[in-house]
Amino acid sequence: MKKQAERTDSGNGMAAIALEAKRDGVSYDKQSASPASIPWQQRPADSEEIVWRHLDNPVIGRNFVPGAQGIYNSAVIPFGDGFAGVFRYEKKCRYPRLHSGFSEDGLHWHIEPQPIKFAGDPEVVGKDDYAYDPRVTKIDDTYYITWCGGHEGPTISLASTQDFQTFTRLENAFLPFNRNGVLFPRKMGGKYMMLSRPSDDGHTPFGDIYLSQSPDMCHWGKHRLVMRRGGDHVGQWWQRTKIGAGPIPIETNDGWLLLYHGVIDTCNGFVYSMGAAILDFDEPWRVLYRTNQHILTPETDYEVTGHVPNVIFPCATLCDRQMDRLVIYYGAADTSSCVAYAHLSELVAFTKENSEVF
Ligand code: BMA
Repeated sequence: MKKQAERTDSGNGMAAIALEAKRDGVSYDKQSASPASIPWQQRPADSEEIVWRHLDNPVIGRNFVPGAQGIYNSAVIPFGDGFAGVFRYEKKCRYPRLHSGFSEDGLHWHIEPQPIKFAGDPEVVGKDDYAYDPRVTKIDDTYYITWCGGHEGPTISLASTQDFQTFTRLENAFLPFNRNGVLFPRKMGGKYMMLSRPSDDGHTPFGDIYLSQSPDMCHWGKHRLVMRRGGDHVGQWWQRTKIGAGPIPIETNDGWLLLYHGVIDTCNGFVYSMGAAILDFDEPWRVLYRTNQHILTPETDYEVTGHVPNVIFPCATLCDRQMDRLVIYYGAADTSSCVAYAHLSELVAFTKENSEVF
């Protein structure tokens, strides 16, 4: 608490309250400013859930446009007068690529029919390889995209854009095999910070979350373990097989709120649920709180049925701090894109009150 008071008093713009601002009467995050209102639906009257689903899910369904088999596990961010996105897009070949998209309201999307073409060092851009599970964040004036890309095996690819029209590939962050590369939305101590999940070349029956630092978005080091999979010894199974960071971490007065996926291996395959953790504000490899239960698990038809049944895979959020509203974008069953809602303050309180750090 002392550290928190110091931060708030310092007036250095770090405290959540200082992130709030108003433009044209609409609240927005300074770090990802957009004048557009974020999507919102109230929690249903008969629900006591901390996270509740958009009633018209999926917002991007199966066969969204002719020839598209699935658009899912995708990232969105405020941009211009509305929102931009980078989408995992699979045609009938089922080979995943990244497509950009735009929306005025965060729910109705125009997705470019052609994949993003990256400029950059030919050694990095290389051959036209697979690309999936993107995340997007804005640091200073630049949007950074991370994703799992093929580079003689899956690892964390990186690109930047200013306008979502032209995209420049940067060096891959890590060696194969790695997945779920998630940048923090600002530098800390002069360093970029990225979460990732060292993996294997297949469907990875293990996985813990690590944090790496970089002075230049090219050289990554100071690797620290953040969270391990497991939970058997503290009476939980939902995250026992593997875990992976989800959306870009969110600054709160209690630390960085991290939504993540936790997986259990059942006799019928993996089940992907969503949990939450709060990481130390200054040393984000330290876990302060971690939900001792999932906060969203596959239940609806579009989550339990699809190309891969029983998958909830969160990749992005939009936040209106003034209204205390959080929108969570998640992929459902490796087939469609969905939205869920929470009150940020409730989610933080719930994570603190239902926590088991191990
Ligand atoms: C993971 C990734 C995700 C996918 C999930 C469930 O390993 O490949 O893209 O959503 O499996 O199939």
